[in-house]
Amino acid sequence: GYSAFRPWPNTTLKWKLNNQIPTFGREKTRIHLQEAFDDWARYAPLKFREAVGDEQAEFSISFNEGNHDDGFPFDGAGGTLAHAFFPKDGKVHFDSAEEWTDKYDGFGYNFRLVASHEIGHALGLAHSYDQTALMYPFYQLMQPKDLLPKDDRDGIRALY
Ligand code: TQI
Ligand code: CA
Ligand code: ZN
Ligand code: ZN
Repeated sequence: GYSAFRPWPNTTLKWKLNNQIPTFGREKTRIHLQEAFDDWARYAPLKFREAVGDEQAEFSISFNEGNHDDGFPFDGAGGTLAHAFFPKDGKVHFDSAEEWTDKYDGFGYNFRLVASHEIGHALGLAHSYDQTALMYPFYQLMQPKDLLPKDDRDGIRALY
């Protein structure tokens, strides 16, 4: 839809994965990241793809540990899981000390869900007071088939 101000003006946005963690290999990480971007792309005029070669990417994604030179050090297992910055920064960082998982069984933190939440921030969404929302600021397991909740759909449509 029409919006006077798209936080990211371009329709096609690229992402780049800078590193990976041994417990959660590169290929799986890439697949889950693309899924997390597509969670949003389904409900707004946005397309996401992985940057190829040394192509410029709007979103720079990495796993980091402890102090990593952006003023927001990670804190080991628990506490902060990940962070992202509002447009047009594009950095999305995951705490490599967390127990990341791609299962939905309640053990560890589901990478796809946390990535979708962080991408929401990187696209310009703040937290929601709606307890069913992905942008609600408390970790809760949801099934990928239920993504995105209505509040988040409304949010992304309002921005783009
Ligand atoms: N990281 C916070 C978050 O992403 C960092 C943060 C706080 C933030 N306020 C912000 C980022 C405002 C952008 C704008 O919310 S976190 C969750 C949830 C975190 C928390 O590690 O606490 C998720 C990361 F929602 F479960 F609490 C991902 Cl999904
Ligand atoms: Ca942590
Ligand atoms: Zn960081
Ligand atoms: Zn958040």
